[in-house]
Amino acid sequence: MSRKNPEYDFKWCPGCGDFGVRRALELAMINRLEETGLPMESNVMVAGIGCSGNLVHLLEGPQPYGIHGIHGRTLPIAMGVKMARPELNVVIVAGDGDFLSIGAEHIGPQAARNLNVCAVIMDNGVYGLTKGQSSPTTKEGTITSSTPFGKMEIAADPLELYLTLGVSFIASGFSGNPRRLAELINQGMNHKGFSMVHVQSPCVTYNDTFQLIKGNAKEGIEPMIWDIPEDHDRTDKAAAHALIQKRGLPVGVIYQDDSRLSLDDRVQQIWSKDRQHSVDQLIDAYAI
Ligand SMILES: Cc1ncc(C[n+]2csc(CCOP(=O)(O)OP(=O)(O)O)c2C)c(N)n1
Ligand code: SF4
Ligand SMILES: [Mg+2]
Repeated sequence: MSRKNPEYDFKWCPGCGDFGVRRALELAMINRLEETGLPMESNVMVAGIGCSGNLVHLLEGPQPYGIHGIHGRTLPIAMGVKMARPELNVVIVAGDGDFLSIGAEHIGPQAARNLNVCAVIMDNGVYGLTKGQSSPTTKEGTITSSTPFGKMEIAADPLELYLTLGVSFIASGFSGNPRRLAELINQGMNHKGFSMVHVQSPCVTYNDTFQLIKGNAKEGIEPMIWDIPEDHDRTDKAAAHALIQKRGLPVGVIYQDDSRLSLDDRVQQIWSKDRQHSVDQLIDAYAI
């Protein structure tokens, strides 16, 4: 895809948080095209399966290339694209169910390799597309269609998970503020390595957390959301860990390590040193 498919008729529910993430991605893409002078076709979006993954079909205006693959496998697909065409900017769009449940096993290996892609995760604490089952980020005890007696597992802590697994750029955002989110996505795209932009993007139909996140003075609900202070040292892993422990919803860049080589740079280095082999030599190498 680099043209919008007029026959794809998926629609988000009115008020879905994913509208704000879509706007943020559109803004981030516009910024990127201005910054780099490259065409929209220099970008590829790899989507997970879920309401969130449908974002790849719903972008307004010029379209990047898009791959709507299979459930939980955005990272292997993104790795394939990046290895074949390292010059492309690869962005993943997926949900908490897709990325942190069936897809969770891929995060550690790609963090260790420092795959140079930017993953934007829309976390609504539920499987929205399949009508409201619990996901890894659903709170313990919550009653859903798949947990009629309350969820038995504690909720995953995605930011802590990314930090522990060695992701080299971690940002946290909210779909209710697309401009701020776009800035975080741009920073993630510009980072040379694996970047995670984890977004709270409420599902108004099955788990509406908008009021909890933004707060409501009349109802006496304190906002969960807070801005990461400017003096936070994003290069300090212990400071990043301490910041995540403060709970609530921090907005900003939590951690960034620019000292590591990205996987595509490492592969380029190896290729540049390797001598050319003929087809016969390559086949002979397998002969016992
Ligand atoms: C292999 C496989 N297992 C299960 C499904 C069913 N399925 C489709 S989307 C989904 C979960 C989506 O949740 P999430 O990623 O949080 O996306 P949301 O709809 O909440 O944005 C599941 C279980 C599937 N499509 N493929
Ligand atoms: S079910 Fe939830 S996540 Fe899916 S479109 Fe509706 S509000 Fe959005
Ligand atoms: Mg979800």
